[in-house]
Amino acid sequence: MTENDRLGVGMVGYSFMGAAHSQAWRTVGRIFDPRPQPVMSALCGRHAENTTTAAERLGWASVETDWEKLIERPDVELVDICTPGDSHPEIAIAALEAGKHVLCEKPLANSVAAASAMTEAADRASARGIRSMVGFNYRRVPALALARRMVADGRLGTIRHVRAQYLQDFIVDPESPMMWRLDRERAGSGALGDIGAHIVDLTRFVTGQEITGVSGMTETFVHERPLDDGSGAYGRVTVDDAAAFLARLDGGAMATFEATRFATGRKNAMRLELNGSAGSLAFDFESMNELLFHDRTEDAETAGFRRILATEPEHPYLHAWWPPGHGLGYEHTFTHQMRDLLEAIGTGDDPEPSFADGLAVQRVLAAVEHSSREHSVWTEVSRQHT
Ligand code: SOE
Repeated sequence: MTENDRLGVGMVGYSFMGAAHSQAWRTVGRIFDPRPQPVMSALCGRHAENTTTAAERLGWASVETDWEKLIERPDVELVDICTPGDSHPEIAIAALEAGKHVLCEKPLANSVAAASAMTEAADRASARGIRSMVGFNYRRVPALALARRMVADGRLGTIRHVRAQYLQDFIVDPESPMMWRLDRERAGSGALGDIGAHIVDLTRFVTGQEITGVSGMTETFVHERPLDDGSGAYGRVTVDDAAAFLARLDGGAMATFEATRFATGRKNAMRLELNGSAGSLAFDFESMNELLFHDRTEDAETAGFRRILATEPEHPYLHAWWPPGHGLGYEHTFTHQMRDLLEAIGTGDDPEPSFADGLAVQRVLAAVEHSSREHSVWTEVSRQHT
């Protein structure tokens, strides 16, 4: 393997998402053998001791405590941003301008303005051969990649309905502590941007259609939560706990979306159902290896939803994994994401989802917030909402 077959990676942030990305960087080269192969050069975090411990645990060769220094390093050719949304624009734009490829966690930014600036930087960088991608990892669930293929192949006919939900319950306890995800300054929004962003992106990905207008509402159920510094004091929750909205798609479908962290008993129930003139598909991440398909062209007497087990070598990404039927999990979606990014870098193509895709999602989120503030007024996505 030559030097050109390797790509030095530097990652910023090392909590949940950083750990998931690290696992993927460690694995992707061995399972998929992409060109270039990633080299885990450096991990960056603010606290030297904690970052060093994390780097050893997660498999990074060295440590930086200043992301600007990370970007300057010649052995860092790709910057992977796993920090809260408020720092995405500054790091991503600086990295792209320094000629580094960028993978940025979702949502792309905390506002349309910031996402636009990032997309402009990505477009300028692309002209110089620098690639960027936003981390909507669920596009890489084999069953969902298969769903997209089936829709594109016309197996569903004309799509009439999209029903998308992302249901979690991890803060249903009002005494569950404050965290950055509940702070608007850092996270941009709550359930809407954190998990609603995924189902907006997936709807665009699977149907190939854009969301043109929305009518939405958001709600915060618990306004104050204990700080986790042991002081006994409470902090203010400044984001939504739940969001719901109706939408129109440019291919003529109508859609309903729901994103909540208060769906008691639902852990990571990301669900998508499509109804078309020729058939329907249904997916639930809690059974992520399965895709339900109803084919309306089948004999009416025996037609019905049947379960496709998306674990076969014919299915997206599966050829590289286990023998048929052995199934994949959450972490594999990140491995697939890194594989697609590395392959695009190797072939000199712009990978998807692009920063422009991240911006399109951000516009929908902003329109939902606008509609909610205006008491569910119908809101065109194409108008600029901040
Ligand atoms: C928390 O709600 C979270 O970790 C999201 O931030 C992720 O994007 C989602 O995949 C799982 O839930």
